[in-house]
Amino acid sequence: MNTKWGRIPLYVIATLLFGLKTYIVYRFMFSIELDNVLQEFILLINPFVSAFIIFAISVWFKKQSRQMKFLRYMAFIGSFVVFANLVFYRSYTDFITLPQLFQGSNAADLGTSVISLIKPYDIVWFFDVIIIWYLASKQQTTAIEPFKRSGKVFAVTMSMVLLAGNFFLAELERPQLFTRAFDREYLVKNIGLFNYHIYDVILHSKVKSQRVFADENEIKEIKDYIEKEIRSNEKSDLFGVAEGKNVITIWAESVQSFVINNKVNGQEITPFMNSLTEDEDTYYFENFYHQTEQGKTSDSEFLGDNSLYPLSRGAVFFTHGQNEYHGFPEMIKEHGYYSTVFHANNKSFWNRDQMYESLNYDHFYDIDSYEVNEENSVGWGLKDKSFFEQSIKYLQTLEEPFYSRFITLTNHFPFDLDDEDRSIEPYDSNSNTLNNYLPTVRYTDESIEAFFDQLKVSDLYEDSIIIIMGDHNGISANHNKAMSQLLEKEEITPYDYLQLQRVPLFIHIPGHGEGEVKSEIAGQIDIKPTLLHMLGIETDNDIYFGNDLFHDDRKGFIALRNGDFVSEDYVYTGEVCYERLTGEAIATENNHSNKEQQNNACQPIKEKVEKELSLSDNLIYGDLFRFIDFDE
Ligand code: GP9
Ligand code: MN
Repeated sequence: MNTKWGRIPLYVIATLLFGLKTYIVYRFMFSIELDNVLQEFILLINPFVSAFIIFAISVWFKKQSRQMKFLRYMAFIGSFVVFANLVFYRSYTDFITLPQLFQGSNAADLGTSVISLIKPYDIVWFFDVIIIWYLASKQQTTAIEPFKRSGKVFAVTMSMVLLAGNFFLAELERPQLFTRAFDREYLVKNIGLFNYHIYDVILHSKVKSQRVFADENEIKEIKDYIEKEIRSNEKSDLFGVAEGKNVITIWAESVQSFVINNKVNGQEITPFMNSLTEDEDTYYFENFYHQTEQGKTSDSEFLGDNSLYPLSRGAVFFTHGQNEYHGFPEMIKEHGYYSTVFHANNKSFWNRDQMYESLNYDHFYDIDSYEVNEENSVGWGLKDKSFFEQSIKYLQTLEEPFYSRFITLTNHFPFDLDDEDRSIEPYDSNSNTLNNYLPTVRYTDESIEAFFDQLKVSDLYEDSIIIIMGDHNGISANHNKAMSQLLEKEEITPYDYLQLQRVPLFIHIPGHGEGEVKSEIAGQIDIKPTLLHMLGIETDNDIYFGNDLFHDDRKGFIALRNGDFVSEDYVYTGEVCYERLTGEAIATENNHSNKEQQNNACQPIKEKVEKELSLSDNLIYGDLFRFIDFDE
């Protein structure tokens, strides 16, 4: 190698070859969705960044032969990792995750089909290895000086700069990429397959070690707490009201309660849901809170199905998708129910595919079940109206009774909407987010109305109960100024902001005739026991932290995941205790004289909230459901 190429260190050539190959696989073999130029760019650079970091380690070997050996083996191992993911992807349209790989059933499934998943042309994915192998063998015999200090410094500095640059762009493209960790596809497309695998290994080692140290005796403490604080021995009036009926739930993306029965520019924002608040077959809960954290929609699903709290950091769907649970789908299965989720997004988002399996869902109608094209999509994807229209044919084929969750998408930040779908004009304030939110909420409201009509036409309506719930807030505190304008308030205080965490909950029972507006405080943690009791299913042995909403005998507070809470009398947020109905602070920062009063008012509830959140966390971290036999 006396040519010009000979002067370029082999690790750099290896980086280019291996990086290019990896890029081709990312770009053309995986169906990674790319929405903008920045995403294209990040996808282009990250294979080269990862390759450089791996191969640059070779400069530390003194002996030429060792260097070459390292490059050869790394090229092979790296290529094998890419190839293994490719084969896995052909079967699962997903990337390998450590626990999934070692989970018995998956491995067995894959084992038998692996041969059929490998194509003869796959040999091309090893061409770079062959070239690197060849060049390395040649260089091994020619005496080349070991790397000088400057060469080593270059390799290390460059590795760090590239990695930092990649992570910086990734964070720019997807804020909180690592803490929220929502999707394997996002991770791979932003930081590359190798960094993703490292992330995955660290995450799961942490989860596994916490699980190992779990203490089975904690179960008794949890059960005692539930007996004492939560469970009621009386049956609610609505126990069994929906026995044997289908349960259709609509998880309405980012719909908050402030839009209900509110007007903008003299027009109703949500005429259909407004009409439900007065409907005789519908219960509307006007003081119902979301309790989600970083896991957003997935946290609300977790709350709804398990009546456990999501985690304070990260998405429990992602971090503990392999745990054992005793969720709603599993419990109703014993009563003959078939459970499905309908959501037109890729199945690995929020790790739903794995988590739904752990929760015992029978089927997930993900994006592949829908016809999605330019015309029928906007923002995050398929428009809600088309989503419901396309879903109904699947719903009709389900064996009854069934439980289905429909997760809408159009009313998602940044609230894009086509002109033809806009029935009300955007609001006029300094926040485009809030301005655009109102027409998209209206669109979602219309899509739900249309869905009700379709259910009626398809004859499913009479045999079903329909639940509509907002999954979490869509308007953050960044838009408080605009929000105060809309709500005609001087400012949004912390108390107001906490009250804005209310999302609508409707429980619609066709033919019931006794619906009303319910004002008691309620939250997503209450969904599971409420629905189970409506279906006439006992919960005596179950573990849950919510109450039946048709019961008066309740624990008396709703805990938000950050430790704030609401009780019938008080609202506690930012370490200040307020009267719930007036919004008056019982003690303010400037007025410590009545600190004691505050303590008397909020302190006892605060202690319960902390206790309850930590018991729920322990259940999840310790994967404690694996020790409990619910059939006893
Ligand atoms: C993604 C959809 C929206 O599939 O559920 O997620 P979010 O950002 O609201 O959690
Ligand atoms: Mn959401």
